[in-house]
Parts: sequence; C-alpha cells; structure tokens
Amino acid sequence: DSAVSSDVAVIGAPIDIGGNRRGADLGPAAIRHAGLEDALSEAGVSVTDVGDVSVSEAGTEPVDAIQSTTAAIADRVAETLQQGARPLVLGGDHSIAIGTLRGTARNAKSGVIWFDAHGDYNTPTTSPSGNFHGMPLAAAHGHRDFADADWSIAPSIPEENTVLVGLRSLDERERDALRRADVTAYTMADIDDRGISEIVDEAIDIAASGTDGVHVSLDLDWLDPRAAPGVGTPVPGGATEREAHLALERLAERDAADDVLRSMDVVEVNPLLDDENTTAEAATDLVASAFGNRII
Ligand code: HAR
Ligand code: MN
Ligand code: MN
Ligand code: MN
Repeated sequence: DSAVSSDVAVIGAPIDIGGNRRGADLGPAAIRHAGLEDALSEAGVSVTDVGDVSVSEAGTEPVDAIQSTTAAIADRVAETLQQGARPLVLGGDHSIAIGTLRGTARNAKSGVIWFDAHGDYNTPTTSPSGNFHGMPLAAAHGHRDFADADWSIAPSIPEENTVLVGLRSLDERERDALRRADVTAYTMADIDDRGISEIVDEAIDIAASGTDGVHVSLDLDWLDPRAAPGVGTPVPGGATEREAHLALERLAERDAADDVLRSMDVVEVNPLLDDENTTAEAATDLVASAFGNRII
C-alpha cells in the first residue's frame, strides 16, 4: 500500500460513535462513490487509496473505539507524510481528527484551519452531550481533561496556529475555553462582513506562520444545511456552496505558491441523512478544489 509515488493518499476512517447519529461510518464509501478519485485525477493529482483503517465499534465503550481508531489513523497519517505524500482522511464523525492531528504533528509543527459550524472545543468534563466529535480540537491542544487518554500526548498543535472558520454554534463552557485559548476564531458573521476570501487569506497566514504546513479539517456542517443536508448536527446559516468553493480554491492558490496544505480530513458526511448523495458530492467537489481543480 505504498503511497510513495502519489501526491495524495486517501485513508478511510469509518467511525460514527463519536456523534449522536448513526451513519457517518458510511461516509468514506459515500465519498468514494461520489467520484473522489476521478475528481482528484482531473485536478492533476496522483492519488492512491490505501483503504480504511480498521474500526471495531461493537461491544466497546465509545472512548475505547475512538482511542484505538484514532491511534491507527495517526500511524497511517504519519507514515503517509514520511513517504512524501499528503494524507486525505475521510470520516467518519469529527472524532477522527484526533487521529489526523496527532499523525500530522508527530514529526512536524503543523497549523490547522477548522471549517466548522461548531468549535469542537469541549472536553469530557465540559461537554453537554458527551459526544467525542465535539472535542477533537481541545484534545489536540492537550487539554488536561484528556489526561487519562493516550491522545493527551500533546499539545501537538500550537494554539496560536489554530484558526476556526464559520462558527455559529458553541456551548457555554466551550465558548469560555475558546476565549481563553490563544486561537483565532471567525464566525459566520465575520464571513458575511468581510468576505470569505479575505478570511481564508488571513486564516492561512496565521495557521502557516512558523510551521511546516497546515492541516485543513473540513466539517460538512460548515456548509448551510441546504447545500449539505446529510450531516448529524446541521445548523442553519452556514456557508453557501459558492463560499465554500471559493475558500478551498483560495487555499489551492496559496498552496500552489507556498506549499501550505500538508494534510486534510473531510468529516461528518452521513449518507443515511441524505436522499441523494448531495453531501458526499459536495465533499468530493470541495476536496478537488482544495487540491487544485481549476475551471480554466
Ligand atoms: N457542541 C456540541 C457537543 O459538543 C455539538 C458538537 C457537534 N459537533 C460536530 N462536529 N458535529 O463539529 O455535543
Ligand atoms: Mn457505526
Ligand atoms: Mn466538527
Ligand atoms: Mn460541526
């Protein structure tokens, strides 16, 4: 399963017990069926699909399944980077990012841009739901509430190189934690006010500054539910399809100039909540944009 001659290695992470709805574990298949490999090839990217990491959800506590799955993701991501390819991890709910971020930060200093309606900055202590997909960014910053977990081998991602884009749903204690953290957070109102291009340019500057590159985490619920209905926790008032494309096209432009994009994950696609495969298709198109697909 060598990805050595490829630009991008696709890694599936079919897990859904980090969230409250079943079906995000079908995300990798839905995204592959939407034509991911062809879309990347057309974007001029050579791509190898290394298959899925093994997940055993049955008969274990969510925390144990997430711990073992994210450890496997971290290893695959780190190996891929070592081979000189860029990992693209397909979720799965957003708990998989615990693994991607650990892998991406293993031998390097990585910034992160987090496109999401949510902050994902809860901990097991502050979370009102107990769902791990609402916690990965706090875990990546090595919050002490994760001290019992292996993934507390952190802080792996510097707070000052962490940028959240598109926020519109935060829990109270999560908001307090984000305010205390040394992160940059852009709400949907900031996007309305300043435009997505300017926000993304600034986000890249902050995330890339003094690092070896940027990890991009794309939660499909960043988009408005009209553009991406198949997600477990939709929130009205999200990015339009056009804004999302512009954001990832801008990222590709900056990447062409400065090699900023090191790794990516695309999460929360749940085909059971989608009549057509709209959300997986949106995910596929956005990933192709990020890796350089051009209209002309
Ligand atoms: N903040 C809520 C919680 O922690 C909802 C989190 C939803 N998260 C995702 N990923 N879908 O962004 O339970
Ligand atoms: Mn499942
Ligand atoms: Mn999320
Ligand atoms: Mn979200």
